[in-house]
Amino acid sequence: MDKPIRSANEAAEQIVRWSDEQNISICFDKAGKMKSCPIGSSGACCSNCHVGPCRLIGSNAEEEATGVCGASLPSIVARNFLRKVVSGTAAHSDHARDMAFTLLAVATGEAKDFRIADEHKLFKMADILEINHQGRDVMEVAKDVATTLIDDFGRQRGEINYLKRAPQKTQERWKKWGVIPRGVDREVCEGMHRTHMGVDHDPDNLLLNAVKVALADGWAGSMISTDISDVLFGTPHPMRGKAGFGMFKDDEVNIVVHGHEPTLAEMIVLMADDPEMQEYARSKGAAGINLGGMCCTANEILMRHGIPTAGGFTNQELAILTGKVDAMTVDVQCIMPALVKLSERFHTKVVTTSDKAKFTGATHVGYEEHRAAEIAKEIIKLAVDNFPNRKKNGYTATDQQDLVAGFSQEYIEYMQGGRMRASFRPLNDAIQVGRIRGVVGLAGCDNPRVPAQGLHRYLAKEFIKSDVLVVSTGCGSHACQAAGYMTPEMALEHAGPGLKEVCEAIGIPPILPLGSCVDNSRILTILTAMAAEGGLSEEIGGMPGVGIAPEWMSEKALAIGTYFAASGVPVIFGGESPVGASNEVTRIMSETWYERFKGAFHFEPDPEKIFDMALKYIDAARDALKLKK
Ligand code: XCC
Ligand code: SF4
Repeated sequence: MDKPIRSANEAAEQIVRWSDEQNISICFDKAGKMKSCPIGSSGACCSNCHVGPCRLIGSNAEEEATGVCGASLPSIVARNFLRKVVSGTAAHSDHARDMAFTLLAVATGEAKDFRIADEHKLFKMADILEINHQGRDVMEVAKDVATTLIDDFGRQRGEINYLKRAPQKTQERWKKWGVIPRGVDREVCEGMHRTHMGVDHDPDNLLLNAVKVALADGWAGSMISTDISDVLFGTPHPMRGKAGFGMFKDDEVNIVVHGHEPTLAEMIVLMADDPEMQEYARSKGAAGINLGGMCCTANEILMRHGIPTAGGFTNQELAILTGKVDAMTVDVQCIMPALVKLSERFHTKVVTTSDKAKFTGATHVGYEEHRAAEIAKEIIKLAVDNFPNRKKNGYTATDQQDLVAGFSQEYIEYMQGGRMRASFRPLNDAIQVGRIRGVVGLAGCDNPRVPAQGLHRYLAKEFIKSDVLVVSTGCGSHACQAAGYMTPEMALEHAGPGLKEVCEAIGIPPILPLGSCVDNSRILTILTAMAAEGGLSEEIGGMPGVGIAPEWMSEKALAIGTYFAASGVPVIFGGESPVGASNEVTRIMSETWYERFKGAFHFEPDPEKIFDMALKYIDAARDALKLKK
């Protein structure tokens, strides 16, 4: 029997089919063989103590089933959810902590290979943090900004700094419901404590804690990562790029940088152009050094340097199957451990670079920020040395799509009014008069359990057809980029008449990639700026906007969904619901959160229903704001 389509990305699907022929097992056929555990996936299994694991099933489970300790189904479901949000927040925030310490090391001269690329943004951050920068040395300001933000992690009492960036009304809601996070680490620690055996058992209380932890992710961890990356490496502005496996070259050393933290990746980008490295590549018979990105690191270096992207989560093994990757460097998050074994069939060297993330069998080159350039060179040399070992036993892919990437809040404001009167007026106006019906954030992972990237493609196209502007992040961007959707021409061909007019007038594509997953924080600040501009809602809640992660898989995605919901954005995630076992938990996250925060968190596997639900939210918000239809 013919196998079903496993990736909606045609080029990826061809490689998947080739892997079948070669009898190489990758995530797609593993997902086919291993069905997800129905008890665990609906949240009804507790393994928080060794009396269990307890599984709560049966037709009256909601009311009657309990674990051995007496924990009810709703409390177990809520507890499991909170733990996932804690993990996701920890991941983004640990990344942010590294960024803050890098900024500090740059300011004190310990990380000599980096510089401040965007002083203007640094001063903007200083203003928000109430740090004087007038007439001061830039490095002194950077030091104060870094130490102030580092406080956000370890603070025991008080409030996270950036919360005050949110609209007043949004902040009031957080105060009212007691969800103002103090410090990232304190909230992560408390969340772990509360979910320990025998602590918090009230589902609403547990879920409010999830909100609190997640707000520490969105308004500290993720936002700090974004801001500092812009300061150190430059605030993105649009540039042309390419997506696809066709980026790998026969005659050049191909290096893929995969993972999340942009610091080492930036240095590899810089050092790849170094004459010494170029000469070294030639000495081994290569014509040059060719870089490509994967997952969120790809977004970071694509939007700042135009480095091509090889794709998102489900594409990582496929890159190795081309047999052309001489080295794949990885740091943290979303890296499949399967890469190491897979790479042994080819010649690819998988290079781990974070001491937090080692993979048995991989080559480890530990990254240190005070030797960044040296380490980047070491990695490039390792790839160059591996170039002559290519076996030519991979699949030759040729796909390449054009794209425009690199939209930031700063650039979107600029393009709407120029440097002197940068604003959100034109966008707000377009929404008010209905040329743009609303905005959808299409985010999150791609997933081998559905035709990978297919739900992103479907939704992106349907929304723009309905005059909904799409902003994308993370692997959602990769999905649209590989589909060739991220071009201005896309607006002409597929956007509805209103959106098309706006895109033509401002000169933007109808789908705007905003960066990596921590850059979802850009959506928070954009919504805040739109609220401040006037004419729409005065808080984030009530805007005609929806957040969607149709193929999510990571715990980080749940943290993101929760902070969006808590900030006032209705959120719809695809796939089976991880809280589906409990009606009460489902109701709290969809209804109670909506009453309290004007945001909600839904899970809906059917993409057509996701689309309808999103439009309903958008139209309801338009009605409430009395906007033109
Ligand atoms: Fe990971 Fe960030 Fe998901 Fe992609 S979208 S699979 S989390 S790389 Ni963030
Ligand atoms: Fe079972 Fe309670 Fe232990 Fe969970 S905490 S495993 S429900 S006994």
